Amino acid sequence: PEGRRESRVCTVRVPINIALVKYWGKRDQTQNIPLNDSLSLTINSLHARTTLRVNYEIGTDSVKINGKSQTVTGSRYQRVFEEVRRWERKRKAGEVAEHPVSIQFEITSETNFPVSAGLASSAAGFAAIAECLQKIFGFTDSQKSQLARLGSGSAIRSIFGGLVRWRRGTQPNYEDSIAESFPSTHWPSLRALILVVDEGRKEYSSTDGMQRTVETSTLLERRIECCDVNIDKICAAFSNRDFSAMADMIMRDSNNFHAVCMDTSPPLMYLNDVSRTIIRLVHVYNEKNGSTVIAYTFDAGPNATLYLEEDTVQDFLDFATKQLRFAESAQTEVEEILGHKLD
Ligand code: 2P0
Repeated sequence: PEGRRESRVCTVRVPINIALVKYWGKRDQTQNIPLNDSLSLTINSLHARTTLRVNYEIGTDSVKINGKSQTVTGSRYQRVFEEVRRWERKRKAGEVAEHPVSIQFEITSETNFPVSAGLASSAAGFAAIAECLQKIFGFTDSQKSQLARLGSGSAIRSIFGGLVRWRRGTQPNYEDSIAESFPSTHWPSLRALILVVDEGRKEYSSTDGMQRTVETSTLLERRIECCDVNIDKICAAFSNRDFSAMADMIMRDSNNFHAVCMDTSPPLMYLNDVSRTIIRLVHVYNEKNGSTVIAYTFDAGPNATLYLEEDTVQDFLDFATKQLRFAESAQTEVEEILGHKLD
């Protein structure tokens, strides 16, 4: 029919990010505006490969992740789709003799890591969706960030490679709650070792968990006061290639974050016995070395991300296997951090 537009298709590959200073707590739950700045490293080799098809007709939106259809009604996907429709309606209202906006979205996404196990799958997924939406609709970078954040707060950090800071922002319209990459973040010998302790779905979602923390934790306020200083310290250590200073701050933030989770009522117990064994193991290994050569960090789940330099990887794995034989139950993957954005 006259005026009908061709479908548009876009495919991108967007990596996950793991926070070094965690985002935990919102001051606006609808827009995903954080209470504190956070800092992350993008891990290029763990990614979501996402295809978005936009049909200019009325129909039901669909989302499939790793072959499994997702509920769209009332979901975060719908929130993102509705925002795009709203923007397009607004844009077209300024154009003469345009048809009303009929847009249908179809998403298929594949990840090369377990979803919903505290491995930042939603970050990669929503950053990928936002990237596709920008390419298809020609949105600005600021709009892309807004869409990624609307899907999942931490997704805003996956838009960039390397060391990325998400500023909480101070403007009432949240325009300045955006992510930025830290300059000169290439550290070729840095490695992330991801120990998958449990691939299962986490007990409480981050969204619900952090809200419960905001409502019940008295420690959270103190944590928020410290985040900016800790981010500055990690960035300075990164610039100076001072691994041990950086590692120390990363572990402190992880422990502080989980202390705040435990201070939530009822407590959010994301770590399990294997996680705690890994924590002990890292400290024993560092002590044995006489300096801090490895750091752990845990998100909202029991899986560990370890940061270390390339020449430490094999020795640590040998040590860990020998000492505690935990490697039998924990899958290990060695991933390189390149500090570059993927296409
Ligand atoms: C982070 N996490 O900074 C922290 C550390 C989990 C622990 O960001 O509600 O899925 O979608 O904004 O982004 C996970 O929170 O939460 C998260 P929403 P999101 O990576």
